[in-house]
Amino acid sequence: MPGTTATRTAYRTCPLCEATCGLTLTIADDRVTHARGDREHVFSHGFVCPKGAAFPQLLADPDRLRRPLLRVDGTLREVGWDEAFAAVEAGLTAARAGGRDAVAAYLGNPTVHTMAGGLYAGPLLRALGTRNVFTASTVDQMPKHVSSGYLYGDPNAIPVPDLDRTDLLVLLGANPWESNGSLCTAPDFPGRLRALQARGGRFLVVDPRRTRTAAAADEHLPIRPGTDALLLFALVHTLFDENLVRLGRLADHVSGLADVRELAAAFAPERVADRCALPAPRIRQLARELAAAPTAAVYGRVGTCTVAFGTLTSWLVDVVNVLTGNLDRPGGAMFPLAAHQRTRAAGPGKGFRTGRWASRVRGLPEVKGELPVATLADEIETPGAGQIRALITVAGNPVLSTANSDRLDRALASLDFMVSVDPYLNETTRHADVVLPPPDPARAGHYDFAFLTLAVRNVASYSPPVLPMEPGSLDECDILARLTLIAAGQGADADPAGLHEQLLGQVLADAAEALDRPADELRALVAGDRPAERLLDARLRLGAYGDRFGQRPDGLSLTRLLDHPHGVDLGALRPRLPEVLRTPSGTVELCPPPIAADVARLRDARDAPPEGFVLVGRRHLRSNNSWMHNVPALVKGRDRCTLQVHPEDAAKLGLAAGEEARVTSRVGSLVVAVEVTPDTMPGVVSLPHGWGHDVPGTRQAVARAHAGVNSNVLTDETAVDPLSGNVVLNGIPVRVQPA
Ligand SMILES: Nc1nc2c(c(=O)[nH]1)N[C@H]1C(S)=C(S)[C@@H](COP(=O)(O)OP(=O)(O)OC[C@H]3O[C@@H](n4cnc5c(=O)[nH]c(N)nc54)[C@H](O)[C@@H]3O)O[C@H]1N2
Ligand SMILES: Nc1nc2c(c(=O)[nH]1)N[C@H]1C(S)=C(S)[C@@H](COP(=O)(O)OP(=O)(O)OC[C@H]3O[C@@H](n4cnc5c(=O)[nH]c(N)nc54)[C@H](O)[C@@H]3O)O[C@H]1N2
Ligand code: SF4
Ligand SMILES: [Mo]
Repeated sequence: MPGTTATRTAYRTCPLCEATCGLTLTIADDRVTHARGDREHVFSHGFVCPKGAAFPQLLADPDRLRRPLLRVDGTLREVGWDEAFAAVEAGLTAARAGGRDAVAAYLGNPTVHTMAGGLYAGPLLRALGTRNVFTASTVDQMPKHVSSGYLYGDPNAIPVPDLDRTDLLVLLGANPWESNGSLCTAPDFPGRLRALQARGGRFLVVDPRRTRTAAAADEHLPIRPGTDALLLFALVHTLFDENLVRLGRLADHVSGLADVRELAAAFAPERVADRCALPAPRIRQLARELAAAPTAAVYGRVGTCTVAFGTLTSWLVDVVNVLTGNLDRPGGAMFPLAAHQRTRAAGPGKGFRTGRWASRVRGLPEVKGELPVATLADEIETPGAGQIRALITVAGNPVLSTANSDRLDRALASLDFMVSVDPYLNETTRHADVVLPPPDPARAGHYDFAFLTLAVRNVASYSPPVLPMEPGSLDECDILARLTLIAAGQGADADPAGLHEQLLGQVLADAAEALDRPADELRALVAGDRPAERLLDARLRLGAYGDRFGQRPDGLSLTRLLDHPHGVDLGALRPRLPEVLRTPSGTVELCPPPIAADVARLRDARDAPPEGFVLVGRRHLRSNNSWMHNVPALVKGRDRCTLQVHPEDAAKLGLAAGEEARVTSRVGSLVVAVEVTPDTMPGVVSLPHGWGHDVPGTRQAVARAHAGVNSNVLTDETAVDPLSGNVVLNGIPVRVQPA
């Protein structure tokens, strides 16, 4: 019929946060017109949040870059891909005259939300061969990796709370009502916590702010920022002191128990209570509740990692779970097993260590092959051999996400060359000489390599692209492959197909060895229309539930996932000890010497006089770090970038709601509107991150109109957790006064 448009439905995993919800998309005329929760999705059952619902607006954003940009005579102009890559080759080659370390890379958060990041970021870093690798991990979860590395021998073996079966959950520094969960993939996290309550269980929230999660909880324990390690040590102390330690089946798999007991001696609840601002009897009672619950899990997130004792806190979360017998048992904290992962034979492993090299200027240790982003500006600004002169950013906005961002902003402006793989010209990429924009997510396939390894159920799903590529655009896998080939010295014209095949060859070589079949025979069986799909198929078929290239016909493969657009449920989490362990002893090494050595610092903090006002962050459901403030549906309504101040403090400081306050820290100062609320503790003020969109040279009109202020102007790049190099973003000493 004339005038009618062809409408169809497609299913796609939402890539916008860690919850991996299934979306049902309506597509008309090759445009996504509507998004809602996919009711048949095996994991999310129809749940969707405002960001997922805004997916069509995100795709249609007129500010999204569609062609590469190249700086010519100081101005960014649209150019073709070949010209852009030729400029990248010239820029990187010139910088490399100063050695491999002169080229640095920064990988931002969405790198773990794309298949391109999951498959091609590693090869890019290897080809660069630089020690100057930085990622958003060191403003986020690096302490958890370090803790897991020492405890289990594998920094990526992160136990998640078994939300759907636990009887008692204690959340510290996490606000899933806004964040939808992190290092714990659980679509409709709030619904799962309500279900926990409905089946007679309880959840408690430890947070300096009465968040929406805290308000929904059975109890909110307001804690002084940065003191969770003291609280957790007091729980450990009480478990030993009151003879409540019950390892259960873990007894055969844990070493170092006596050493932990000894360390905990200094942290009786009565010794830490004042510092934490929590009553000692309540701390003792909490230990008893954790010990008595049929099953329980302690879970810590951003508020426990981005603090001065991030690694100690992350470690103590798991120590409590071990001492109550809750690690690796249903209802406790468990290790997921994703479809692309492989199980291994149990036995001793190589273990984990950090500091294989150190940063040049501050001597901060390498962790997981990277250096703390808190020292990126030092490495750019400090002359000498190894100075960074060129930077590649992929999916990152460190000018808004990293501590002392004004300094980093100036440092980026001083680089000889910068290239950014990013769909936006924002606060960071405005410094680039070349911007390489990936196509919008509707035109890329999706499989969550990162988040399915952190999911509260074992599930798998693959979404093929729902729209064809636009003419003149380049798939992000090809963008990263071409950068890799340039870094490998093969030039801007090298065909990415060669790299795609090489990477597939590596997976097939593993498969050939594991299955004792010729790689060529396996290669002939690989399915998929795109390089990323072929890599995924090979990984799935070799993975824990795989069809082993036909040997297990009902096993998983890409074809099987394509046949199940709402995902495949692989069941509740199952115990994985000791198979998951890779420590030299083959046990959970409960008291790792590097962690034990940091306890003296915590003892000092226990007795330190309280600071004045401290600043903490917060998240809002409609934000996504810095980068979705250009979507109109997500910024409408009242200003969210406010300084939250407790009424008593507001009275003391002479601040009133709606007026402006000046906030000053060691490194910077800003002026922001005040919001007076009893939801933040006295002595604690809160400001969200990811705002401050009013700098010149960006192309994000909606964000500019809702600019807000950049909270990381106040955070201090010299304050890091020494074991992980993670920067301190919560508990920043500040002065607050009327503006
Ligand atoms: N809507 C939305 N969702 C997101 C994001 C987003 O920006 N917006 N970002 C995504 C990303 S990258 C991540 S890593 C996750 C983070 O996920 P979460 O960790 O759940 O998110 P936050 O809201 O930052 O929660 C941290 C909480 O810690 C509290 N806190 C601060 N200092 C302390 C402290 O010293 N001790 C304790 N116990 N609590 C403290 C803060 O008040 C805050 O409520 O969210 C992801 N999801
Ligand atoms: N004060 C304070 N600071 C914080 C935090 C805090 O709680 N408080 N949280 C920290 C945390 S947990 C994190 S993870 C970091 C995040 O830090 P970053 O990762 O540096 O910052 P984002 O704001 O997530 O920026 C993501 C970038 O990726 C781009 N992008 C979006 N989609 C794609 C894509 O498909 N491909 C590519 N190539 N690019 C894409 C966006 O345009 C944007 O430029 O911020 C940290 N900073
Ligand atoms: S919760 Fe996360 S994954 Fe789910 S719809 Fe919202 S942004 Fe997307
Ligand atoms: Mo994050």
